Amino acid sequence: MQDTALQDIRSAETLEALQAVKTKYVGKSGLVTKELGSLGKLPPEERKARGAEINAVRAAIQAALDERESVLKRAALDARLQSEAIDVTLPGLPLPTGGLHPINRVYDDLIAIYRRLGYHVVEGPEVEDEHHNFEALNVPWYHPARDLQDTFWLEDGRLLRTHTSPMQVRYMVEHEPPFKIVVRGKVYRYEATDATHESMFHQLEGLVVGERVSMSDLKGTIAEMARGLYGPSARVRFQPSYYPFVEPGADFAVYWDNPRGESKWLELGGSGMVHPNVFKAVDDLREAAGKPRVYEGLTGFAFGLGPERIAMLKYGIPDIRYFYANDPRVIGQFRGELG
Ligand code: FA5
Repeated sequence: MQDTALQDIRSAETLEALQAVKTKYVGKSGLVTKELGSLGKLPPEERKARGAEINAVRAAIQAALDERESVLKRAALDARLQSEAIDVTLPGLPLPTGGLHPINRVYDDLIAIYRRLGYHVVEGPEVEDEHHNFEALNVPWYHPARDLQDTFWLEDGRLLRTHTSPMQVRYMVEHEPPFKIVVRGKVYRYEATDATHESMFHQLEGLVVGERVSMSDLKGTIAEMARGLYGPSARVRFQPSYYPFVEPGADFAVYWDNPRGESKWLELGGSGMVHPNVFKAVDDLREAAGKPRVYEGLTGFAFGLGPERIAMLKYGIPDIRYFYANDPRVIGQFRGELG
């Protein structure tokens, strides 16, 4: 009986089957239990030996049952874990994905255009000194742009740059011409905000210096940028304008041909030929740093524009303040796609 029982136990493939084997041998009316119950019918001198024998069989069967049970339980658990690990039909967990901010997308577009034209891309400090932000750019102390209302001043006398133009000066002090650069970065102005004016916004500055760089190079460059942004039929418009650091100076606009209607001239930024006073201020700084004067007598053009204006039209965002208000209803629309 012990042999058949052990055989039955070994061939039980499930916990249910094992339970049936257990009932068959050691259950209340199992075969081994019955044998024990029939001990009383034996003559007393045989009982002890027979009892010991049956108990040994019972113990062997019980041990085999226990062992088989733990094997089957472990196997059942493994099977469950494994099936969970490879269940490819379960829905995936959503992963939070970021996206590029609309301003960075516009920057990427613009910078791709200027890289094609051979420009280097540089950045500069947002905390500036008066000399780089104003003085060296030919903005005298009495110029309205120096007004307290336009500038965030720091307690140590420095300021938050009001435009990216101070990088013109920093770059020229460090590098010799000829070169073509664009500067990207944040700028700050202490002014009342409205739908098209923020106190923190961005600029893309361009500066090209060399021999015989001309106003028509500037116009051709802005036109090339417009075509890169809006296609081969894009049009640009220049209007005379005053910036202390250029002469002559011009504001430029790009005709924005909107497929959804309401096409219009988009006032993008200011530009002009680098003022001789800027070259002089740069050479003064170079000389003070023990570097040769190399700028006086050269020509160059510069421009500065606000990518927010482009992004507002491109993405149909009616108020510039939405870009920086951390409202997920606005910025969340740019989640997930990186182009
Ligand atoms: C300047 O800042 C000059 N540094 C640009 C320049 C560079 C002229 C080189 C000549 C040579 P302006 O203040 O106009 O110019 O600003 C340039 C552009 O920045 C504007 O055309 C506009 O697109 C954007 N801009 C100006 N103020 C704000 C503002 N508060 N909020 C958002 N965009 C602004």
